[in-house]
Amino acid sequence: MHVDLDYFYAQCEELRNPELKGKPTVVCIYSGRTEDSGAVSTSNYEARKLGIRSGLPIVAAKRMANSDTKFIRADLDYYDEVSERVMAILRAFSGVMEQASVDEAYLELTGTLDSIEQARQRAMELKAEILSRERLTCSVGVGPNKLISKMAAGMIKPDGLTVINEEDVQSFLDQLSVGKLFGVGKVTEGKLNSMDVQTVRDLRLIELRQLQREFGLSMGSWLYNACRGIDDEPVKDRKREQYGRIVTLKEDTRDRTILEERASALLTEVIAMADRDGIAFKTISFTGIMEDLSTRTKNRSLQDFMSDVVMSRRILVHLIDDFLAEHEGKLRRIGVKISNLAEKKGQKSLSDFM
Ligand code: DCP
Ligand code: CA
Ligand code: CA
Repeated sequence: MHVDLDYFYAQCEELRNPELKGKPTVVCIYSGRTEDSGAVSTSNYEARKLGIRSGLPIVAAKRMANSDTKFIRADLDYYDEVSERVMAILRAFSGVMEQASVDEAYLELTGTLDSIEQARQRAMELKAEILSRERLTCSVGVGPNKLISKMAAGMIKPDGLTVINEEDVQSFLDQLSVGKLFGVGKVTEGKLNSMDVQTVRDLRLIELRQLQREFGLSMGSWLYNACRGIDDEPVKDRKREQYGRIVTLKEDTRDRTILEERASALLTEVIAMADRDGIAFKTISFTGIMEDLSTRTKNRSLQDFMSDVVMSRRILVHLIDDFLAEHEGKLRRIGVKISNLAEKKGQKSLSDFM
């Protein structure tokens, strides 16, 4: 299963400012050289109807905009916060999960279902859960491998769900133009077009040897397999290196009680996440993002692995005290992280001794 959040940065903005809903909204990354220099990061579907899309210069977007259109400066820390929460839902949903970018992930379902219809059911449950818990919509694809699930997720958007059965893979692919094959970039597409290959079906008619001559051994055989829907890439459940949460404070502050309270709540959540995975840790970090957006971190590492909330809180309180003693100014966001992880049960892995 592939899950991709819809118009992600713009949907995050709608989330905290519901007035934006229904109006064209454009999230911008300003380069800072002149007032409007920079590019569109993403836009909601109302703005896309006006032709405003990712990558467009802001100046051009402003020319296409109507009087309802809102332009917003990208707030990457905030989108990361939202992303982390969604990824935690996805992680809990499937034992094997590979985050592919800030707003998308692959989930392995092989061996957990009896039929593809059950996969559709599970996908609907997942969409409902993300909607009720985070009020976000996503588009989901289900297929026999990563390549097909990724492409399926792109078929119906926003709020889509596309399931491709093994027997339908070839007819699904054949009708697409080669540029739609995930992994074929502009250069490869141009070269294929010049070889008279327009659709995936056309590509399937080219022999492996010719593809390898034109594109090299590995890209050649990748193309040969991809147009047949063959992809053996496993969903890589990358080992986590840390568990963390960041939140924006209601108002900028350096009030010790407020900071301790919010940070302790974060710590409890983070330890609970690690606990569910059977993970203990050695290091606790406290991060403050200051009024001027500079970031400062304090950490402490223990001799032994632990997972105890009370003891961890005591350490966290010390970290906050040290932080306030060392840094002036108010904090705007705070984060708590645990790292230096190890599995609690079973044998220690070799890396623990190195
Ligand atoms: N992004 C960006 N610049 C780009 C492309 C994307 O800054 N050229 C950022 C903003 C997007 C986020 O990455 O919200 C995710 O990218 P997607 O390609 O998944 O696009 P969206 O989620 O915005 O839209 P869609 O609904 O098409 O998935
Ligand atoms: Ca997306
Ligand atoms: Ca994406």
